[in-house]
Amino acid sequence: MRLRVMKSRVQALLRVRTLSKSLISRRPAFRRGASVGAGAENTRPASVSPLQALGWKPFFQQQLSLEDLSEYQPVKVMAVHRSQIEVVGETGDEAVQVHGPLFEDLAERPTVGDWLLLDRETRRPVRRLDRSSLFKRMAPGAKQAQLIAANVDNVLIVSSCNHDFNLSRVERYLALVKEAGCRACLVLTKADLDQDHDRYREALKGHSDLPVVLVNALDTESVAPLREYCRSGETLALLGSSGVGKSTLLNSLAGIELAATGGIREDDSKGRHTTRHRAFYAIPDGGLLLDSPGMRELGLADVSEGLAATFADISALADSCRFADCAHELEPGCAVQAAIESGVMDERRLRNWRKLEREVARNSKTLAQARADDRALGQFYRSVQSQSRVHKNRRD
Ligand SMILES: Nc1nc2c(ncn2[C@@H]2O[C@H](COP(=O)(O)OP(=O)(O)OP(=O)(O)O)[C@@H](O)[C@H]2O)c(=O)[nH]1
Ligand SMILES: [Mg+2]
Ligand SMILES: [Zn+2]
Repeated sequence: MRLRVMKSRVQALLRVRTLSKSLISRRPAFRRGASVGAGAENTRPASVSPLQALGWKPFFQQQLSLEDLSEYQPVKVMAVHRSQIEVVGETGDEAVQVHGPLFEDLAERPTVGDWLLLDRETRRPVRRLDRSSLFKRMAPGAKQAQLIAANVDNVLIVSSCNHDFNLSRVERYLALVKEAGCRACLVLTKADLDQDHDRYREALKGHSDLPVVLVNALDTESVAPLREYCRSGETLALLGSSGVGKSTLLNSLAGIELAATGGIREDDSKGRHTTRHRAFYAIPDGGLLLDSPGMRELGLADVSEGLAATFADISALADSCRFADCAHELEPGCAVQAAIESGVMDERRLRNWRKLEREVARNSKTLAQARADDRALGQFYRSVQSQSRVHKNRRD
């Protein structure tokens, strides 16, 4: 057994150099096989192992026993397709069939960024490791959650200096990111097309704890301040509407065209949903970058803490209201309304907070109910199975 493990480790080390290159050439057929030049293998510091470069951390290591390590191999999910998922580990990348107990529960099945344990012999996934962070949203038009990504460290909330810019939507993304405990930065693209940058800075003055970077996403130098979010071993997600320039940012940060980009509609600045799949890309400074399709809707559920953190200023003001159950409407001595009247706080922000609170409460209740129904159904199936076993034994 030990010999087999040692042998596979040596093979793994020999294959490390091909890891990033093969990964990139497998991304959805855009410039398949394009030369990656000085790829991640050239810029990864010597002290960083291939797994660490993929975001492997003590948090995941601690979930494995010595026996697990000899039997199973940890791999990261880079892309999820209908019938197979793309994974990468220290022995390079491979495709795994979407099949077996790990994939049965729709709400729990592996998503991009997850770490799985593959059986070293059969190459079948046997376990999903606990996640350090998870993004999910209400599936549009359905009463269930849709997983967006797991184990992300940093997030760029991407918007543009045009019709797309919408503070209430930014606050929606922030609630999601803060719930997951990730570091966030707001990137305003297309700063080269609108010189009135003060307008955006002014609108954002109530968000002093949110770093904001205005960029021309087409320009490598302009995006340089964003490199600190995708250092080797870090996982960065780009989230935002279609057409804001997520794939353009990915290409500029990578220094090579890894993903296709598309134009936007002239009249309302909306994009054309060019990116169709969520997928991770290894970029030359060693970090992993998640490019995703633009989201039309981001219904929030199970993000109460993230929401409270996003609107912490309102809660702080509410502590000074005269009545403990103040609804911040017409009550005398309301500190929130006083802040709005004096221009310290925007009324829009209060309205958005109320709207998101209602939405989170409603959706979280729907999900809790769906989980309870699933549990009841599971118990029912198990009891039917055990009954039929009892009958069978009696007959035998
Ligand atoms: N001038 C200028 N054009 C940009 C900038 N960022 C993106 N674009 C253009 O905007 C269009 C949309 O960019 P994409 O990168 O495809 O947008 P996306 O967010 O990936 O869109 P989806 O894949 O549809 O979600 C392309 O034509 C880009 O060239 C920018 O900062 N300045
Ligand atoms: Mg795109
Ligand atoms: Zn009040």
